[in-house]
Amino acid sequence: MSVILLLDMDAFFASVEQSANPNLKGRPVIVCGEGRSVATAVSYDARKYGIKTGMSVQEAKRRCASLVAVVGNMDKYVHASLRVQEILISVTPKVEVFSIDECFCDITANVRRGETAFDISKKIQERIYKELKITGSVGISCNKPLAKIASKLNKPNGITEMYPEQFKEFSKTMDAAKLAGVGVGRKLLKKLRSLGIYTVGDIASAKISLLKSYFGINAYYLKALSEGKGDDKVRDYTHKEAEKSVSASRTMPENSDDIKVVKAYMRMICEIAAFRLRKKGLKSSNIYLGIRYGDFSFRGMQKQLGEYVNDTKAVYEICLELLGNIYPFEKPVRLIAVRLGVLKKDDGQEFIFDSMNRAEKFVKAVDEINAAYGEFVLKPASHLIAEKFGIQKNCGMTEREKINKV
Ligand code: TTP
Ligand code: MG
Repeated sequence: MSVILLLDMDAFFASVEQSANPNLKGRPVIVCGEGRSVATAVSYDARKYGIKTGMSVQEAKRRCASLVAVVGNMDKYVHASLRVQEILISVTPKVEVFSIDECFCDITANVRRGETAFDISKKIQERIYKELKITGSVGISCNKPLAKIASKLNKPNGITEMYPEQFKEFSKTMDAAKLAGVGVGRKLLKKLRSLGIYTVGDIASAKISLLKSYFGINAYYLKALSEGKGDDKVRDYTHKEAEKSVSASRTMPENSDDIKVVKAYMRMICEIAAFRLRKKGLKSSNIYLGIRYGDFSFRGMQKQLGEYVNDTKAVYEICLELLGNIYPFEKPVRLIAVRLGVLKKDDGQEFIFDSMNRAEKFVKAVDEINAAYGEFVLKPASHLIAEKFGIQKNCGMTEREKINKV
């Protein structure tokens, strides 16, 4: 049996800020973007006021007058994340980075050598605290989904061991919402509730035929998960640095201040960037739009989101909002760049438990066709406008023969 550990840092961005600035210690803190933004990280002191990730800064301040809102600085968090990874690699080479503040570690060999999983976890927490003055919570089990569920049970600074035997007992009354981190999304949860399935135990005792009729192939994953079964393969640590962002940019064939042309062009760049993100199995919560004007002056704008996205529509809508800041254009636009940052693995891809909704199925189908035949074989109507303006070539659109294949 494998021994898998999942480390999830507590209120990560907020803790890094508190550690960098002693004035923030013990105070309610949120990390947000610039301007009218939302909270991306909420310190445990701020959570006492009911402040949650995704809440507007305005609403958060209304709930807690003494709240300190810090504008985030990604470089700091990436640096802290890499230092945490270094500490984990000194324990085992089997460290799989799951997001900026979460790593799976396979500690089977360490346990075989005689150390307990609890002691290993305690040492990791102590070293992280000594070097970075931040805390993290650990979940330990024999597979990845159970370790991830366990890590959430005693936050902050907790260590929770939960093997299938304990999980079986515990899951009888455990709210199915606790499976959120392992790919059971809000829609699936809602559907389960409408079927009278509220706890993980209810899923375990539900008939597979019933689950199959609603969730198709995903029913098997859901059932296995409810029985405490799951993937236990932790990939070796390979990347030197976690991927920070995915981007796409293109110079327009002709400078333009026509909003229709700029929007159509931007739509395609969003598609290229979002497609790359989905291909890597990632989601982003920071969207950056860069515009270079004909005179080479540059405007960069970004929005930090309270959720992770990877579908083109969501990326495009945020870029449109950002574009609104500089419209009407002072000068004709020459180049458009879209950068998707603050990445995490797409839980749904990793665990495939969530039943995809129609929009997700559509996006996936489009990706599959485009992957087979080349980017932009299938394209939204705005791409046609781009074609009309003769700018599709620069956007990596496929040649006519490929389009004809479909
Ligand atoms: P999480 O691990 O989801 O949250 P957290 O570490 O702040 O709190 P917890 O103690 O409950 O684990 O996310 C890690 C960091 O990722 C978080 O500090 C900020 C960033 N983040 C975003 O940028 N956007 C988001 O929507 C979320 C949820 C997190
Ligand atoms: Mg965390």
